[in-house]
Amino acid sequence: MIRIACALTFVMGLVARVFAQTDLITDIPSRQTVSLNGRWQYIIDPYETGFLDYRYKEMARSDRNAYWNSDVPSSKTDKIEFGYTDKYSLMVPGDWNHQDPKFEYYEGTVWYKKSFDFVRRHPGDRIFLYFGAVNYRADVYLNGVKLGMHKGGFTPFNFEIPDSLLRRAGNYLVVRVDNRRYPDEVPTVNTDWWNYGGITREVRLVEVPSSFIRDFFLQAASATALSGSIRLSGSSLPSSVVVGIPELGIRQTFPVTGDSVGIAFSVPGLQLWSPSSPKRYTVVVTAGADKVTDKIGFRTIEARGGQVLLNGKPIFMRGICIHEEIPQEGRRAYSARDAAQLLGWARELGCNMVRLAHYPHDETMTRLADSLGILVWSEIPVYWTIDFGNPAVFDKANAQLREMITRDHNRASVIIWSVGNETPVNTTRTDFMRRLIASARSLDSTRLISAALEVNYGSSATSKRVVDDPLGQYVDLVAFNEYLGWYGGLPSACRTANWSTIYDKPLFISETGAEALGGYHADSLTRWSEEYQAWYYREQVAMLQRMPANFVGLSPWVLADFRSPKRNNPLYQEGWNNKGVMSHKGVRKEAWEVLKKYYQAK
Ligand code: GCB
Repeated sequence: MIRIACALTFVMGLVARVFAQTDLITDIPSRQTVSLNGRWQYIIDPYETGFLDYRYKEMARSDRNAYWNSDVPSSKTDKIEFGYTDKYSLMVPGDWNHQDPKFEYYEGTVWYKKSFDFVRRHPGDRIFLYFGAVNYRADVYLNGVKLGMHKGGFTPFNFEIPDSLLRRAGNYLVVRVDNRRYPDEVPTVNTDWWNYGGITREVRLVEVPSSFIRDFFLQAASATALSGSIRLSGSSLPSSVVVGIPELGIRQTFPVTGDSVGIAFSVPGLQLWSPSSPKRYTVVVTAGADKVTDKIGFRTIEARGGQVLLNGKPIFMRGICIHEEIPQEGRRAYSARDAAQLLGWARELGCNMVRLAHYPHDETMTRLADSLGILVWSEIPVYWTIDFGNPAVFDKANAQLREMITRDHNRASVIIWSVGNETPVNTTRTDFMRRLIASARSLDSTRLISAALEVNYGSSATSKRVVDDPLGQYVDLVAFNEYLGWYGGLPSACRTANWSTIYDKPLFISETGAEALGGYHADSLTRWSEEYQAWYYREQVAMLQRMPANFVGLSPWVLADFRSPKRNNPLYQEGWNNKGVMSHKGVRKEAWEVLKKYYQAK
């Protein structure tokens, strides 16, 4: 009997409407929103009892056992084997791992539930549910109806809430979050970082007029001209859109001929954005009843021959790689305060650039980088060996690329989109990456595209070390990771190494680093000591003096120690990758000073 009932509800489930994920809405900070951050109740569900029936099939919409349905018994005889209670609650945003010891190593499903009331400001407005990021898969249900599903742990997404579904009081929002690693996902099962799970970034209800500005893109086409596009959504679009920059006395009107409107105009007297003068202008876009504003810096960036030109002048990137983690607390970073700590450290180190590894960081990072004048490399987690031959994996990587670029395409700080890190050299990989690069260019032709390439930094019979990965022909910036003196011999190996590339392009060291346990002191030949790491940096710095003329900068690995389940030396690691120049207690190591001195001299 139970079986027949289950089969029936399964068939009904097939006809249940699942609302597709809608295109990303950008500029969330300037919109009318209501925060759903704060405490959410949860149920840990390692067996998928709330999602799959006893045949391990996704349950039908109305199944009483599904954890997206009400947990309130309908009568005293009603049997419900789950429930949400304040006794079990987690903070959103935030990874679950650091919030309760029972989550420390957990990888699996957790159901989050939030009740909320909502009264729209204007009748007829459309309401979207926006997530900054959920790692990795999110299945979202409102009042028992599935709004949609999203995969990808570091990029935003939103679902429209149909009018008929939203109640003025007592909305029952449930999110199934699954952070398991799978071979056909991006990233795949193997990463050198901690797989923090949960609703890791903010959640908001976004209210927009029935026809609204979904997104707009405005960047400098030259030092005196801006161009881009405006994307509209709605059934009755206005006849024109207006772009204003009040400080410059600019008010430009463009006719609407479809839901994408091209915009271009000249701006005499534009003050360009740069690290030394991160000037931003308030830009106001108006379309019918909708208006969005953003503070945007305008600058040009190009690779010419062996140089990277910012506003037409060569720059040297004094960078550092950063994981999105607050090391002293062993948790994911997600707030403006966290961004201020991480970028503040980078500034103290003398950096003018950061590589946000190995996935897009919270939007507060790129926004703060804009206001501080820090250049940004932003990357998707196409990391090591993903399933390059699988077309579905390409689609997943490409979706994350699109979300990353769409969210941040107005950030002056972002000068490089990276399509991956240390991918193996073979034709399947190269084809996959080439297609990603083409996709990035079609979404944004105003920035450089790169990828961190792998080189053989092991022992070499000759001093010549040549970066010749075939992927180099498709990128704008030839970037490579080298660990000469950590993975390959001793730091003295740097003395005879001479780097170059076969490509007539700028050359960048996207990683270099060595581990040291903060506070552990010994002679410089002793691995894991601060002295060894400082020696490594001294040898690297000396080697950098011999880099060819097309060497445009570096982003050493890494700003701070970070958690990694792959690092199991019981004395010196204990689950931490200690290549930070800052320890996981937030204390500078000796190598910090070596790198800082080099940057000061640059
Ligand atoms: C790399 C990876 C980075 C690792 C680092 C290491 O090349 O890109 O994710 O954490 O090396 O410490 O080995």
